[in-house]
Amino acid sequence: MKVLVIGGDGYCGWATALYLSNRGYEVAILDSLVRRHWDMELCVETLTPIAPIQTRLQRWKDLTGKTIDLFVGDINNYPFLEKTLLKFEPAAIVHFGEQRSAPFSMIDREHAVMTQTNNVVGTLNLLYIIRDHFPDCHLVKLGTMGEYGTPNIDIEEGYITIEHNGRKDTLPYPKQPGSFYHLSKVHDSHNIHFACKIWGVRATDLNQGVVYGVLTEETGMDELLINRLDYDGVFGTALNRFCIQAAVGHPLTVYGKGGQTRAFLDIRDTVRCVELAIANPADKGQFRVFNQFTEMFGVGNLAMMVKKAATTMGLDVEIAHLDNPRIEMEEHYFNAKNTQLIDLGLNPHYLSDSLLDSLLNFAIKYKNRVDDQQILPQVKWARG
Ligand code: NAD
Ligand code: USQ
Repeated sequence: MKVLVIGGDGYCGWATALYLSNRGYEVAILDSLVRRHWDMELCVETLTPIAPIQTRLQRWKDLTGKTIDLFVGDINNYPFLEKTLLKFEPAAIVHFGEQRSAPFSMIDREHAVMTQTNNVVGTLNLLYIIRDHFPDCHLVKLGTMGEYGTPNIDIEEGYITIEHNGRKDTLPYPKQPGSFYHLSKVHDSHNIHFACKIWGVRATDLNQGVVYGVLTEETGMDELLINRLDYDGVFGTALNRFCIQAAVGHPLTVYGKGGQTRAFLDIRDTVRCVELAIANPADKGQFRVFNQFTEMFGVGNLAMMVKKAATTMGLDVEIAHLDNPRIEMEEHYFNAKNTQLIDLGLNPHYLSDSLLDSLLNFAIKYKNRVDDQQILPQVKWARG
């Protein structure tokens, strides 16, 4: 089966492209390489040194004999997108190709506009290509758990059945995202849902939690295949940042009380979830939503877990509470459903088993590459 991985040079996309290739799918990567450009613009670098995409793909071919085609270009460029898809003719498109940092989207007007234009227009272009040339193609689109925000009721998988004034309906679950980035994913979800309704597109929206871990079977095969590990204040997620901070002896940067709860999954589960979605496609006209995560943690608890694991490695870790640069609830209810991917056969990995091997060991191995200037957060949600 031919699968196009859009954003295949990025963190989730790279691991997914190799995993699918290893499983016998015919894989191509489409990527504009813009993420490498944004890193340069912000003067940040992944902790783990990643090779150029062409070098990575050559190494993969040398090691396994498998070829992954590469198309370098922007999905906002419609003629390029159309030409690429007509050449590759995918049966499924996995779409990771977006600007994915909440702080990046909150830097200023330009970054908010760039994020929403890049993400929303790119996805809209894909929907038109599918309508016009590949009406049976399955779109597997990466959404985010942050689309839901933190409502004071349980979070369902995409839809909620409501009874109101004696009538009943199943409706899209309300969305209350917390950044212009997370909002771009909500806009995407609405556009995809609409395209499914009017054109019969088949789509799966994977509302993914925070992904962690460097290692998958494939990216661990060779140093040149290593995946990225972002720790800076813009692209680094809290868990990654805590591990690198522990490695260099910086107090862990918990924002506010640390009472914010989020959903998480291991990168090895990301790649498996994507395969499960591809292998069990949505029906024509169906807009299917899966909540893609395996565990939920409070940020303060994450810091405690990192401290405990780091202590077993002889590291002395302090936990700091910084003024929260974001505007978000300090403490809240958070309980999300995640049964659909488990029902399809996902066997989760757990953070307590991966923290050392897939995070802290990498943080320690590459700690001499840490730029101290990138540790404290610099982007604030409030004006001025
Ligand atoms: P990433 O920044 O590492 O990778 C994204 C890739 O997409 C980059 O290689 C970038 O160059 C490419 N890209 C961006 N815009 C493009 C465009 N217009 N045309 C072509 N290529 C483009 O991000 P990631 O962490 O791998 O995230 C991938 C997707 O998964 C995103 O959509 C993100 O919202 C979603 N997601 C990520 C996480 C996480 O924890 N990393 C969690 C939930 C959801
Ligand atoms: N936080 C800290 N200290 C830090 C960094 C963050 O306390 O040093 C807090 C934040 O205030 C927030 C929580 O940790 O409450 C999560 O922040 P994060 O940066 O780890 O994750 P987030 O901004 O939500 O974004 C990440 C990915 C994004 C993905 C999202 C999944 O960057 O692409 O969509 O996780 S989810 O959180 O489910 O929306």
